[in-house]
Amino acid sequence: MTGLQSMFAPMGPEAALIADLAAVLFVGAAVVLTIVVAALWFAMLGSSAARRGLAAERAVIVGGIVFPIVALAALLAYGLWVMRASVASPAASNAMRIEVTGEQWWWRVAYRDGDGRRIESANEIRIPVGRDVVLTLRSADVIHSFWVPSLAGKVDMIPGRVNTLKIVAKQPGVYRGQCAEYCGGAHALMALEVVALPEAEFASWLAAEGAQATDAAGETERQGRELFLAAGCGACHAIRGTRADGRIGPDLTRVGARRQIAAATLPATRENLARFIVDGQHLKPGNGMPPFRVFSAEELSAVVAYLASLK
Ligand code: HEC
Ligand SMILES: [Cu+2]
Repeated sequence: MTGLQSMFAPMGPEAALIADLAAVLFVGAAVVLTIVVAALWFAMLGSSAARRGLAAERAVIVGGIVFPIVALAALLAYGLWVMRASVASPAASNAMRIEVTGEQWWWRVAYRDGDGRRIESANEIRIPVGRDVVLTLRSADVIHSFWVPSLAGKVDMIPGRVNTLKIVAKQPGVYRGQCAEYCGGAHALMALEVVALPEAEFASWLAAEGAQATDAAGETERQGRELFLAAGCGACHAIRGTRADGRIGPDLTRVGARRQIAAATLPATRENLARFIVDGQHLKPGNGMPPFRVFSAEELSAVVAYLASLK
């Protein structure tokens, strides 16, 4: 059931613990409700012996004090154990670390390569299957919440704090997530995808991701690159290997290899790239990028051809 954004379809051990917790709580609550309704029924309509039994001191002590204390204490202990299991322990040193920062309204993602060099990307988190991954979660502005229900519970991203979350994907696949804390206008359009790849495939992907941007292949792409730089896109976007080094918006060095754009709300087709540049405020109202209507149709398709070639 990969691709399904549901805590009922757990695809990793952390999410499985939470699904079990939900099942235990649901069944437990159903049992307690049944007992209470039965007691109520006997209290109103039962024989006088049953009613006397229910009103006895012992019934009140057992049913009203002992049972709730035991049941709630057991649930608390179980809940704390589930929470602890999902918290990243600092000892897990072979875990891979990925930094994720919530921004209004997208996700900045940064990997470290073998030499500790930072590799930036956005809105798509690639991880190796079966490996512990520790996400360090930050916010650049307001409170966001990182939630990929098939992999783990949600963890808030709080300004000035660093939270961590451990995830493991059992199988290759795409796991969708969504910001789970209202963070302003485009909150509902702040999604992300976790793409779990087999270890070898992940390693070669990361090596490619860390390289400089691919050179503009043809005349159209070259023209697109010049237009991109001349229009001032580089004030907000970085494309490594060019003079575009903006930090306000997503890094575009590999934007052509992404599955989606605009925080997993639009498939990364050429058509959507063009629409987002011209009319992004219509597609994602309030987002941090102003509309660019300075390009002729031909120029726009050159810019898009250049972006699409960045793989
Ligand atoms: C004022 C800063 C700013 C400028 C200038 C700017 N952008 Fe953006 N851009 C952003 C922000 C912020 C986002 C993230 C929007 C979101 O998803 O919420 C973005 C998103 C994008 C995306 C989608 C990236 C992704 O992975 O989701 C593309 C493509 C893009 N911009 C291209 C351009 C182009 C081309 C130009 C120049 C014509 C440009 N941008 C100029 C701020 C800017
Ligand atoms: Cu949000």
